[in-house]
Amino acid sequence: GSESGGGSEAGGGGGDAIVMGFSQVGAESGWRTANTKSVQDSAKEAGITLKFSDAQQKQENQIKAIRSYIQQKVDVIAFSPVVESGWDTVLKEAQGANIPVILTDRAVDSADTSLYKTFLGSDFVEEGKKAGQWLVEEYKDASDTVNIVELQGTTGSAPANDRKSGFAEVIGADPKFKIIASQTGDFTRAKGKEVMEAFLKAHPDIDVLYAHNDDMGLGAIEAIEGAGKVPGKDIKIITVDAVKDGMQALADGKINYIVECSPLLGPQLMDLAKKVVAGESVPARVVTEETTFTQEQAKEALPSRQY
Ligand code: GZL
Repeated sequence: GSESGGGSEAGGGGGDAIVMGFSQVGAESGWRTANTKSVQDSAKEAGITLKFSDAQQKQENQIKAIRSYIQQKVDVIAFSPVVESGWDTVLKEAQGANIPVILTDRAVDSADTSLYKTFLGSDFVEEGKKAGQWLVEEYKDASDTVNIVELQGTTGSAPANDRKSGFAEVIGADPKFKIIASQTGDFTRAKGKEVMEAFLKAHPDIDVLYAHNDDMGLGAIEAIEGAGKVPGKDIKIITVDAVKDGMQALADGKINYIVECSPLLGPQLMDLAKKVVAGESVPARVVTEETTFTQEQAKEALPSRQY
């Protein structure tokens, strides 16, 4: 196809197979890799012909990909918007071409919700609240100030905005919790390490790290160990995702708590796509099932983790 970055076609044979154009955020994290696998495997399973593009975390590449899918007259477009804003124009073009759109993983802030048929993904505010609730419980007997640093996800993305606000809402109830630094690590290991190194230089008294995904937490662990401190002990760490590498660090005691965010959206996405193409009604919002893990639970869960 003519779509930008890593365009490829996969999936079901000829006949009247549904053709889906999918614009993926990028390949920034273990979560994203698992999500891509779920979408590609599920399309094959469902007999849906998948046109797939990787936007390397750039909104303009996603917009280009969506435009190319419109030109190719695909049956349905699905995408995970790298950031919340700036989609109305291209979504109106899809609507004008009578091509239904499904949002998966991340949300858009468009006021006009007729621009997409449904949004399938996690409740990121809830994920932030779960992280905050663990911290409140962990420090319920403490009276001293708890100094927190926060590694935010990609600036402007729904998970970064919502995981930040959910967490802040829960810990805001107790003034002993202080977020002394908060900066984006763009959901990557490398950036997470770099920003954590800066945090450690500026703040000798960090008690807790809240990282919006495992990958930034794993990068931060390298920085913490490089500074001669013990992750999970000197600095408690809470992350979100529960991908294999994160769960291993949790089982090893380097992370203290992980809030799961499931990347396995493929099967539900393909079911929704079939209904949408058939003109059947679908729920406006489909929230993913997910849980949380302590260090003990990680040890039990690791052997059967799919990703
Ligand atoms: C969340 C997803 C986020 C993951 C990160 O649904 O959008 O993007 O938490 C990924 O690991 O990069």
